[in-house]
Amino acid sequence: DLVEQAKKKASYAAIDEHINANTHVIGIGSGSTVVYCVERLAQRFKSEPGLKIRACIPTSFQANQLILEAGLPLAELNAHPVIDVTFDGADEIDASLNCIKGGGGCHLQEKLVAAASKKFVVVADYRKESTALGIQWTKGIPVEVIPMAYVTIQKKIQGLGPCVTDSGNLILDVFLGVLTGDAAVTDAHLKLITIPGVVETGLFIGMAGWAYLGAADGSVKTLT
Ligand code: DER
Repeated sequence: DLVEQAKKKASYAAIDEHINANTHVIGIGSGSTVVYCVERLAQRFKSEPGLKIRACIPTSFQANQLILEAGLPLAELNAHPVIDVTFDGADEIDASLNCIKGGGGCHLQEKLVAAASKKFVVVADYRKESTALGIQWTKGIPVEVIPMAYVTIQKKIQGLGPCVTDSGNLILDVFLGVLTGDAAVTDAHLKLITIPGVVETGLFIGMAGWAYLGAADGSVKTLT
C-alpha cells in the first residue's frame, strides 16, 4: 500500500545515500519504517564486499532482533560509543527537523544512540511531516519516568499511560498542544525534563541532520 511503499522508498534512499566504505558503526532505530532500512542495509552488506560494516547498535529489543535476523554484526553502545550514522523513524517531523519520537516506547535508548551519532537520519512516510509538532501526532509527547515517580508526575502533568520500557521505566503521554517553532519545542522539553523522576522526553530537538520523507506518489523528499 502507499504508506508502506513510502516507508520503503524513504528508507532505501537514506541507506543508499549515507552508507559507504567509511560507515563502520551504524545505529538502528525502532518502529516499522526502520525495518526497511535494515532490509536495504542487509542487501548491501551481503552484496558489496567493499563495505566495512563492523557494528550495528540497537535502540530496543525489536532493533536487536532486526539486526540479528538480518545477519548484521550486533554490538552494544558501550563497545562503540561513537556511531557513524544512525537511522530511525519518527512520529512527527517539523520544518526544522525537530521530532516527536517514542510512539513505540523506545525514545530513551533511541535518543542515546542518536546523541552518540555523528549523523542522525530520520526516515518516514508522508503522514509524519508537519508544520508544527502536535498537529499530525495527537497522542501526546512520550515521557519516560521512573516507576517511583509515576503518580506524582501524572498528577503534575496529567499524562496518560503507562507502558513499561526496555529499561523497566514507565511512559506517560503528555498533551502540550501544538508546539510552533524551536523555542516552543525547547520550552516544552525543558518543562518536562526538569521534573524530578523524568528520565527522557520524546522531543528530539536539533538532532536530525536529514529526514527522508516518502510521498504517496512514490517519490522521496529529503529535508536537511
Ligand atoms: O517510537 C519511535 O520513536 C519510533 O521511531 C516511531 O516513532 C516510528 O515508528 P514507525 O516508523 O512505525 O512509524
